[in-house]
Amino acid sequence: MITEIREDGKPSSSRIVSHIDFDYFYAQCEEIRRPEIKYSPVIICVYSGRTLDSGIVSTSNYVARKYGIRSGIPIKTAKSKLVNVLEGSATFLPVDMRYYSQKSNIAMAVIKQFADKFEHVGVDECFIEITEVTGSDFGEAKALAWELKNSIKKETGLTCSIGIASNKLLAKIASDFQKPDGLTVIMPEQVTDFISKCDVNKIPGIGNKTRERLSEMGVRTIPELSRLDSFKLSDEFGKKTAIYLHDAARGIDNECVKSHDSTKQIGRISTLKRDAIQSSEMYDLLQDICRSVHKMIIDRNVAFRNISILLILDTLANMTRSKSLKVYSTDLNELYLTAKLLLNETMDNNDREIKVRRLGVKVSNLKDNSGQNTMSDFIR
Ligand code: DGT
Ligand code: CA
Ligand code: CA
Repeated sequence: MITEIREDGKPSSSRIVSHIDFDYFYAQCEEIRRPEIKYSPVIICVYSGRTLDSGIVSTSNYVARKYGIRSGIPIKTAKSKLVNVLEGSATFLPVDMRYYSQKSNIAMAVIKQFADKFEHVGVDECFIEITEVTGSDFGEAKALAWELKNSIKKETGLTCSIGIASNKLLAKIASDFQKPDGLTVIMPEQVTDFISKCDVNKIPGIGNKTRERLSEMGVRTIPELSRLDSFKLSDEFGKKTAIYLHDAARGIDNECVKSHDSTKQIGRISTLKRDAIQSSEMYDLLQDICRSVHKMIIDRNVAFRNISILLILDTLANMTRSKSLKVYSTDLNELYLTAKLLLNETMDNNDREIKVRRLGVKVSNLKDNSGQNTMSDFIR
């Protein structure tokens, strides 16, 4: 992997992307509303209606997976695998998409709060770009992932698996690495080692035909794939797939997180050196955070109207507070003073002592400021 070296001799900062996938999603949603079923097999079915048992399994919980029950198999087959399970202790349910979508919407709203950019992939998964909000720090990204897990669980009851890496391809492979309730971080310097231990079927987005052909060619692992030359790959799979496979085998993927509105919010979260119990202990960090948020505002050429602060406690619980300005602003001082006011209000309004571990500032309700004349334009 090529690491660009900056003028100060440090490697240039990496992009940080996260992939979040909810565990055994439909089945987990059902467990949440009927907790009594969760210690035995739960199978969610798409019934065709032809006979009582005709149709396929949409998904199942991990208890059912131990019996070999997988998405896509006939319901009859699933039942036959459970013949030795006590009569009545397995639960077969039809898909209730409306309910799963409600759960998904709540969880996605939680995730969006923490992201520079958010890309919805499906009802149970998304990518987020978290380069800016973490200051390109993988340690901060990992802490953010724990907070995400905690908030999603609190708001919806769902567990999820999270992958963090320098691009979407690796983040997706990482989220699948330890399921359920997993968190896998691939640091930039671990990419080569990590990917060399994977099978080709871990590469997302390759269809069955490609998979079968690779298997016929005796290619099972990623190092075996990376030894195939580009011409051979092109002959076999066509240029587009060949390029994808060639790059994927090296952990390369330049696709960006496709946000529908990339300038919706700008924020930064950072860890305090010591847990704080008083707001004054956080002023220095607050100032640093405001400066870096302000730099991003100027770089992006936007003005903000909404300012929020986020406090993450030692218990992983979080507290937020926001304020809307009367008019749009680009002013660092206004940002800092408002954030400070919000921080003081939050810290003063607690019945019991709280310990703050991490602090975040976010601006939203943004307006494109390009084309706006500044005072100096008029004077000139
Ligand atoms: P996971 O992520 O391995 O813990 O388990 P799931 O169930 O979340 O699997 P995933 O992420 O591939 O799929 C998300 C949901 O999509 C899943 O809960 C049900 C639905 N689904 C997955 N595969 C199939 C399928 O082959 N047929 C149908 N009808 N639905 C499927
Ligand atoms: Ca899933
Ligand atoms: Ca999924």
